[in-house]
Amino acid sequence: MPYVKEVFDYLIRTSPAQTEFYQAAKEVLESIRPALDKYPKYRQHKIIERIVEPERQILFRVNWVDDNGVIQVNKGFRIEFNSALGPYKGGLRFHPSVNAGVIKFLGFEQIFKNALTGLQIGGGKGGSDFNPKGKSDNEIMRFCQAFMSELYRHIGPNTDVPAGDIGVGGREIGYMFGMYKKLANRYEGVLTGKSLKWGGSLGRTEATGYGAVYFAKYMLEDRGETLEGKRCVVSGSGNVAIYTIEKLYQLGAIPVTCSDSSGMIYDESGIDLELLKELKEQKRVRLSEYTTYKPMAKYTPVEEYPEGVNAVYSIPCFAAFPSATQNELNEKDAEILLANGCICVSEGANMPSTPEAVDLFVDAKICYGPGKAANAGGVATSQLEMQQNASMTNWTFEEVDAKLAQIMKNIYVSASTTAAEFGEPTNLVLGANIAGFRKVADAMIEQGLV
Ligand code: NDP
Ligand code: 2IT
Repeated sequence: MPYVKEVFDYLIRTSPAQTEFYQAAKEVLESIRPALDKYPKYRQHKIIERIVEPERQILFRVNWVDDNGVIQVNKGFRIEFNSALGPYKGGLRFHPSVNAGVIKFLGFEQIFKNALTGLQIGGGKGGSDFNPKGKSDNEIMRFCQAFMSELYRHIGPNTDVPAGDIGVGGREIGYMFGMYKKLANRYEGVLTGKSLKWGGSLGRTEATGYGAVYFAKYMLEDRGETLEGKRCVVSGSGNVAIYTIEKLYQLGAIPVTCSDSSGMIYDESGIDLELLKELKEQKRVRLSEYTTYKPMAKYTPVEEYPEGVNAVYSIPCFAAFPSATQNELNEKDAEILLANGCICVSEGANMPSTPEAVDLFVDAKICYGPGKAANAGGVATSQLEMQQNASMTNWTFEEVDAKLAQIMKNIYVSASTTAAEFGEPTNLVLGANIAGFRKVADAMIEQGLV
């Protein structure tokens, strides 16, 4: 379709070197074609041209002093992508691979993800190329304060509400909240993922991982399947991976792997969740330490992965939960998963599967939950935190968890009924993209050309 191609070519020409953003945009633009054909109003209002362009991009310098007294300079980003459905909402990522293209891809995905939750939140994302690995607690604090000393003027509880992502968890949110409060002189719900002691919501820490497993459960239920007694593989060993593993156990499944950027653990009898939490949440050490306590488990460093594959996906499984980072699961990994009988992939991470891998999953008609649907439980629960902050109340864990499960069910139903409406009932990529797009596009039209 020339129209979609024209917009895509325009993007490449005007936003050079943003590979991950092109990848995210291409998937969405291609899969919403049937909706563009069905509803001419979207073309008349130039929704496509407008939606791929962030409303505002904030790029800033972050200087701070390390423990040796040396000045360090990093890049800071906050991309306020789309506010048709509510205040900009999305995480902050601290990782050396962060650049404008990575933040734009994440912000773009966030628009549709947030729309799918059915809650009033727009799409945004931010972060820095700061590398938290090996930094002291004081260095983390100084960096977070320096980062917030610029960001604070752009955000607010009704404007833009950041949260965590890779490299940003409860500790970093605490330091950033403290600096915001000092500079703005306001104690308000400007960040989510806060500590339970001062404004956080029960269940937010667990939400993304739990949500990705709920999503898998609902996909499988429709096919008369359950996770009970099934072997599952999980990648990553951060927030999303840990609580994916926890919920898998609660549903009677057996998660046998986890990983980090240095290697992977295969524990045939099931990952020791308490040990994993202790290593990653308390001691903050590398995953390779796992075998010190569990010598029967197998650690494979990335250098020993077979050429061109992520060894996590070579372990035979019923369901896979990619929960580390973008493009961690390629075509070859997808072929191996399918050949080994995997029938469910639920993405806790953002865009973990390459486009070729996605095509294989969709063509094979397995239960494939794309990230913007399957990992939306995190941001949805962030919005539940905003609701509690705004009404100065606190809900119980059970209340939050029940709302999360219902939201994940609604997202599944919305994506699958939309997929069916457009004639491809098992294609949740198409279903999620069109369902999210329609909500945002209609709001943009109704709010006029702003
Ligand atoms: P964490 O920082 O807690 O953990 C990230 C994990 O992924 C670590 O095990 C890390 O290993 C691994 N990882 C990161 N980058 C790479 C890489 N380039 N190659 C291999 N492994 C890597 O982050 P989260 O668990 O919060 O986030 C994981 C994914 O989930 C991301 O895609 C994020 O965008 C997404 N997500 C997170 C949400 C949240 O609420 N936190 C919500 C929705 C999606 P190492 O320590 O070696 O870097
Ligand atoms: O990718 C994501 O959805 C997140 N990192 C969570 C965002 C949020 O605002 O909770």
